[in-house]
Amino acid sequence: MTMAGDLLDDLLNTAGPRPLIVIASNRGPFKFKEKDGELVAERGSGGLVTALAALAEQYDVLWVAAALDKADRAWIEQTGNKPTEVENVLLRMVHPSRLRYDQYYNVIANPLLWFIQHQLWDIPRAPSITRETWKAWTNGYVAINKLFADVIVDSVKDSRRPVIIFPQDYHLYLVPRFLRECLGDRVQIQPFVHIPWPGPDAWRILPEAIRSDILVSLMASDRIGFQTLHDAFNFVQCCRFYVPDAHSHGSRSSINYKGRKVEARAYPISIDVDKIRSVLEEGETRLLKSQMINAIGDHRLILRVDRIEPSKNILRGLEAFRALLEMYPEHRGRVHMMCLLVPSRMEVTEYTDYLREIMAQAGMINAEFSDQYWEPVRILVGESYPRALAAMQLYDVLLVNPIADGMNLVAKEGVLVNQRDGVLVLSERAGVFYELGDQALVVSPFDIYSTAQALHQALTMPPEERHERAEAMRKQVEGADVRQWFYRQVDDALTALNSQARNSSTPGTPESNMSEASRTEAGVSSDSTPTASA
Ligand code: GDG
Repeated sequence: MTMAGDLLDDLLNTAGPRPLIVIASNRGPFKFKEKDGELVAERGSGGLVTALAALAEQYDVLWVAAALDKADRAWIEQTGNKPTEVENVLLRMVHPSRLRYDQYYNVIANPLLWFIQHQLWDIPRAPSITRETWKAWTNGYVAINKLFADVIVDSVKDSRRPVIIFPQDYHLYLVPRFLRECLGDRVQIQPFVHIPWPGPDAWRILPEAIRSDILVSLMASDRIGFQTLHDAFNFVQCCRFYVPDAHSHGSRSSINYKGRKVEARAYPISIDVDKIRSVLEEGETRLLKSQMINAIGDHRLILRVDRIEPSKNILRGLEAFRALLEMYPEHRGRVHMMCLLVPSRMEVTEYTDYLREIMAQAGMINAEFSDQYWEPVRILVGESYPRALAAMQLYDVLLVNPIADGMNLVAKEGVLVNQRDGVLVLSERAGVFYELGDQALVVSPFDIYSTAQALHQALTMPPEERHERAEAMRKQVEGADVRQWFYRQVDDALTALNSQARNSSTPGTPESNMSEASRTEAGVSSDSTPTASA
């Protein structure tokens, strides 16, 4: 870890075409641990970090994230909260009070927005929007989004380079508007939404004022990235439906609002193919794999790997396995279901209750069907990415049946590393369905009966067909690595900066709303025009 100083000046203020990429996300890319009085950085876990780990290889990156624990706060103290280099990335944190953070994260973002976007509500009972919710909105969500924007503005306001800002996910929907108010049109603002964007009806749950704050803020972006075209279209529909002056003029992928045309684009996220292959070669993964081979014996393996999260639909997955054993008794004694479950949000009652129900259901299946030689369900709770990758190499069937999922990286990792021509049983409501649906056995996440039939079809599929499907899915994943996911977004922002510069330097073209001063400031001029390959 080195202090900012000259490096920071170089990176933030260099004039010229090399863009500065700013990523803003609730959780940062590192976890700090104290070791011998020193703070040591470890790469964090989760879909977002997995996906973004590759980008610092090619671009200068400033990452702004919230301080989440004591070690993060110690890091802020140690660095004076200046952007500081950690493993090739400049890191800077926002430091909200505990109360505000709790309101933003545990009242608004996770229960309310996550539940709306995955449509998890038990509508007759929840949610109730109370005075506390409103307070949490204003003092938590709005305030912390503003804090993020302030820190970004402070970091880039003197930059003379093109600046592209990528706020990540549902925690930061209000950042685009705050940024635009402070930085004008000299920066490209391009949020990415990792989770599903449902159609207008789902958003009715939110009070009108909150709903339109979110939509109007997102429309201050230049373009918004979604996992699928379906999500992008739903966003356009929501703006048309709920914001009186927003018009799509018949487009499914853009919306005009207050003189700005905002694109809604699909950038399906993917995985770091090389990195995953290198983890497969590590000693720990190999050891775990050989232990698993022994444990599985000559049984067939149905695998699932998920965070303990109601949207992943783990309970119905178990019910489908139970239905399989009932409907097709020939699989009894011959097949194992292994669930690798990663603890998540364990401080929230809904999540601990959900884990309890999973354990109870697995116990009931084992009580009903096991014999002295065979235990049908095995649940392993804990965090181990090498163990997940070890198991993914060995499955005969991978069950990915979420109620709703932005993408689902497990499906992509599974088809990449599996060595048994395993079959993917896939929910039609996961974003990955649009890429792998042709070769997977597709199910409705609510249809336990059909999921049991699909599991049976997968277990009895002729080897040639399994091989063909597995090969096709593997090629699809290999051909769309996470680097492409990120570079496509950067390229689109650079192309827009380019054409903004061209328009404003061509005589006779309408005045761009980017001033000469701000263009020079952003490093965009006719002789230092950024290009997509910069
Ligand atoms: C959100 C969206 C979207 C598995 N076990 C462990 C572990 N994993 C890895 C998996 C996979 C990642 O964690 C989980 O990614 P998912 O995409 O499946 O799900 P979410 O966490 O819900 O991610 C999702 C994603 O963002 C990216 O945009 O695809 O739709 O919900 O890579 O293999 N990681 C660690 N320990 C484990 O035990 N560290």
